[in-house]
Amino acid sequence: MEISNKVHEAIDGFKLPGELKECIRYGSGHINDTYRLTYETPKGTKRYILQRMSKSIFKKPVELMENVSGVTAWLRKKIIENGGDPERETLTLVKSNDGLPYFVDSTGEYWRVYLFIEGATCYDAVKDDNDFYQSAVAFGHFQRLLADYPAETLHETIKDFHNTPDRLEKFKKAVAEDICGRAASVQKEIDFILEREELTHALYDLQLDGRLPLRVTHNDTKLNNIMIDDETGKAICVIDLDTVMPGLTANDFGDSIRFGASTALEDEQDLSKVSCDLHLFDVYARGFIEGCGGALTDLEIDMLPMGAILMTFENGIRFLTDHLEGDHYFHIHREGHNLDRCRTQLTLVKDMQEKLPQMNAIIQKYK
Ligand code: ADP
Ligand code: GN1
Ligand code: MG
Repeated sequence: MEISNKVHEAIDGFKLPGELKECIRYGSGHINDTYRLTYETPKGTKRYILQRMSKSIFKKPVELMENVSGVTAWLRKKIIENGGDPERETLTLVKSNDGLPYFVDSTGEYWRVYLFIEGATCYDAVKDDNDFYQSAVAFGHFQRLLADYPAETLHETIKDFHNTPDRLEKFKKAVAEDICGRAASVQKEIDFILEREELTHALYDLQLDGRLPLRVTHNDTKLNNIMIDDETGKAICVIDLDTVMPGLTANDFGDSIRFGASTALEDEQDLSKVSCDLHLFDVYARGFIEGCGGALTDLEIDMLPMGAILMTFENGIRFLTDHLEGDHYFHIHREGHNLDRCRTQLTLVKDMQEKLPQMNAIIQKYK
């Protein structure tokens, strides 16, 4: 078992019982460095998730961890009241040797440990309708459980996270600066985005003038941020709570659609395989509206399809921005990875724009 000194130092920062048997890189998240730790203890095997939080993305890790501690404590209480199992139905933080929910290593990097949720899986693609439906109910329900959370105590972990017009401005700056000399090779994608500048305002302006309410939302609702029980097929736990902040319901709905209702993976290179599956859209819409439990306004429901288009467009803009800036934000695993991701998103945007009337009709069924 080869473990770097940094990872060793972090592991030693948490007094985990038993003997460390394995430490492996884990999961397919784009942001944090995630490891799975396996310990042998007198009571049997015990596993944990160890994560180094991205320092460049999360500038205020202590505030971030205040959010995560607050939200998980809140969910834990509600789960217990409902007779559920809090160690499987929400994330459980393990305290460091200093009694804190994180550990700071000698180079100033922040680490945290969660109990590993056993007997459940995070999927990168929908394997059957029921899983997707269950994830929709769970993400909707998550929002409902946090509906009365004191939003004023939440820190904004990433400023302007879903401010789509601001994402476009940052993109334009990246095109103008072109620090890697890549802009000329992606002119088609740049044009596609600039032609749709107006779209970036579709939800943001409704929020600004108070017609769409801010709620406590997850803001990163892709399928691999939810754990599905291996036996029951139920979505048991919403994970990746780094971006829980006040936001728009349509964005939470939309991010799930862009990732889960796509007929291909986010980084598929054969674009002929990429489209938005309206049947999966229907399945998710039914589950999400049900999971939100009648809390949504008419306009919020009407705007759900626009959320799908916008979150896809925003991710396309972000992936291309990162490609132009030299891939410093999202983890990449091959050259041009962010460009591949951008292309799937823009293909989906075009397809979704054509399918908007059908998406609207589906949503109206569940109003
Ligand atoms: P990122 O921000 O990089 O996406 P995540 O918090 O989503 O990081 O974690 C990355 C992956 O690690 C998840 O997609 C999931 O597969 C796995 N994971 C995270 N937390 C747990 C947990 N408590 N139990 C089991 N697996 C987990
Ligand atoms: C990142 O952390 P992860 O991999 O679950 C990103 C999301 C993007 C997503 C694209 C904090 O999500 O905003 O939509 O990649 N998270 C952050 O797959 O930027
Ligand atoms: Mg994640």
